[in-house]
Amino acid sequence: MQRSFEISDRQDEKPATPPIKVDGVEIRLVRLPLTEPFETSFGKIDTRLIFLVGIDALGLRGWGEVVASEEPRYSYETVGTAFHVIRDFLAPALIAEPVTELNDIARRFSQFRGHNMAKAGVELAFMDLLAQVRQQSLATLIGGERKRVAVGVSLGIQPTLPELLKRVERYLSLGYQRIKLKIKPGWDIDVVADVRRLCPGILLSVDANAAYTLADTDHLAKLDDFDLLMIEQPLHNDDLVEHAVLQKNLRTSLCLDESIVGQRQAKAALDLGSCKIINIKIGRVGGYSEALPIHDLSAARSIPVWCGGMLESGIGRAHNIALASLAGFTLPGDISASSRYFERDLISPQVIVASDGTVEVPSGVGLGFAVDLGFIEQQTETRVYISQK
Ligand code: OSB
Ligand code: MG
Repeated sequence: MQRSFEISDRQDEKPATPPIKVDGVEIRLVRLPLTEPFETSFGKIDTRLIFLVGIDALGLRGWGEVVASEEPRYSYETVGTAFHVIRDFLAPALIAEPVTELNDIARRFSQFRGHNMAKAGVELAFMDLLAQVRQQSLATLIGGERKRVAVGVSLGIQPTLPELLKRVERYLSLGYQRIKLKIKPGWDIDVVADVRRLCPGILLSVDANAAYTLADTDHLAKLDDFDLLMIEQPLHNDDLVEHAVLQKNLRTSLCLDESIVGQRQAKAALDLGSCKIINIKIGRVGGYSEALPIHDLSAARSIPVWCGGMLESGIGRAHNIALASLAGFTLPGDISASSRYFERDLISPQVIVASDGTVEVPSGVGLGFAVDLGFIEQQTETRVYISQK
């Protein structure tokens, strides 16, 4: 499916929006403590440095979030690189002339290689702004259809198995529709076997964050016994070819996360048979301008997609909820309640998960949540404003 994403697309009843002149871009680093540490195969964190992007135009403020971490472990981007790239390249390109549509931004940004999370943060803020200009919800703006989205939880590597089982039970009792276990060599087959034994009927998946190699094929094939929904990103973060080889040797569906950094990689992965499911993270792919075509391509090929998470604050979370409202998002996303990670979120109300394991897609204008400016200000470590010279 070809989507130009003209400002007037998907919206027959409203007139096209005139070009938007951006007055300035704010970037802000906000520290939020996590309610408990989060551990993956590449490390452990206990606070999240949230990277917010604000775009000011027409007397409105659009909000986006850059999902980069402080250290280049999940990907090469960091809070520091994104700060540099937005301040010195992306914000000036955005401000240079009025923006006609989402793809106008994508075209301007395409002159700069990589730095997808930085690009996405700006695109997100623009789309929130555009939704406000048009008096629509973000979900409506992008063509979302669902009123509620199904959610699962991602459980980090725990110090002990009983600690993990306690969390599995807790999140199941809260209604979460799917449990994803982070795995790594030494914390994999036995752990999965125990969780499956205790919870025979649940949707269960694992995420290796690139911790294995093809030499582990026989080891990974043991996971075929546990009726997993998927194995997420077992091999190298930029690989497509070896995942295709591995997929041929497994019954369980592979899902790619790290490897899918844009629509080109999504198409290549599907052509090669590298995976049967795709995790879409708006940040990893460089924004809505890439996430929407990946969704469309996957739908056209009957490949299920789901919305991944990066321990976002409510601002990034609100964008994820809007994205997951698209029809092709047929599997539960890593979109948990605000309280799964934070005592207090940056938005009001907080994101809540209902007892049926769904989150409401807000119908209010823009994000559909109020941004808690007072709390943001209180937690801000760094703030920079880029405006017309
Ligand atoms: O691989 O999906 C991942 C968090 C940080 C970096 C990578 C990943 C994750 C998660 C958590 O799995 C998802 C979430 O709840 O936000
Ligand atoms: Mg993952």
